[in-house]
Amino acid sequence: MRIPLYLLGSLLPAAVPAQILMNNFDGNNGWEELPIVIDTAANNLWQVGDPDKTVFSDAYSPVNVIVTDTAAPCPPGNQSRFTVLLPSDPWGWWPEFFLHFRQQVHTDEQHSGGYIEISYDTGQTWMNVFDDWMNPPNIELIDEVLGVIAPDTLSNGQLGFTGEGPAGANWIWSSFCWVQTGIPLPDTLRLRFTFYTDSAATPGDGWMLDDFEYMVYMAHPISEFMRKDHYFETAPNPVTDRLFVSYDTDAPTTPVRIELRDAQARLMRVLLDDELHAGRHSLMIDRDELPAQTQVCYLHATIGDRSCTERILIAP
Ligand SMILES: [Ca+2]
Ligand SMILES: [Ca+2]
Repeated sequence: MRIPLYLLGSLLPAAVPAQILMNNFDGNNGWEELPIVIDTAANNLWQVGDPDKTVFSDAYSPVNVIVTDTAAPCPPGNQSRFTVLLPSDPWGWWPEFFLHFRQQVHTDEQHSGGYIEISYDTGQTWMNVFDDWMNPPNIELIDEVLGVIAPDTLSNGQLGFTGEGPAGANWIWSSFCWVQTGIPLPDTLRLRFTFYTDSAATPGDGWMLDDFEYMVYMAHPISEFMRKDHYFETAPNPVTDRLFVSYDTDAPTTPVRIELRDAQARLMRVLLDDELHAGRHSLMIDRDELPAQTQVCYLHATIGDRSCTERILIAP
């Protein structure tokens, strides 16, 4: 059973789980829903539903996605948009925040494709995320067949996603990770997804996305996320102000128990004892919660059938 966040908060007053917002378009996010707003222009192709197209037939998480029309091919001369609203209030002390999702692209090379822009001023002005000089994100695109891929330039000059994979279209793990730099940011960052076809574009299935997840974190996570031997990480070590702990789970539900132990390995506190859904999870522990009289303690984690112990040094 998963413990509701408010209950977890009352049991473990200072071990703060990372905030996560999700949107898998299936109504069973398990977390607060990440707001996604589809533009209301008459020719807007974006729909949420079960894809039933030539190449796009299945969602990443069944059964729904957001897609440029669930059934019809994408016509030339189109521009369709939706916007993802990223609230800034969950960030707190976390040094980094990131959005990741899965996408498939089936478009006419350069003549059509998708690109993403960010707005730091509630939608007055927009910048392509690949050209973001305000707060350049760390971007990783990992094609499930090709591995790491790079963006491509569309015929309108925007850097984005175009063409198709060797099997027609592949799921691409796509991550955008921003570092908190201290520059003032609005309450909500906006990420605008634009699907574009020029007048010469051959119709394709277009652009399909699923499983948006927005969370705070301690480091650019994605390369580590793909490495299963890094399923449990702690940083910084030695601890000065706060210790960040993150780990991943693969199964639909995985029992997770994380214990704080003293220098003699005696149990001090249970930080987490829960069943968690698949994904990346995090905890933050204040320096004050770690033992005051010692400079060494241990975090012992049991995650499904894996377990590990991390030696934590506490800065004097
Ligand atoms: Ca389908
Ligand atoms: Ca889905």
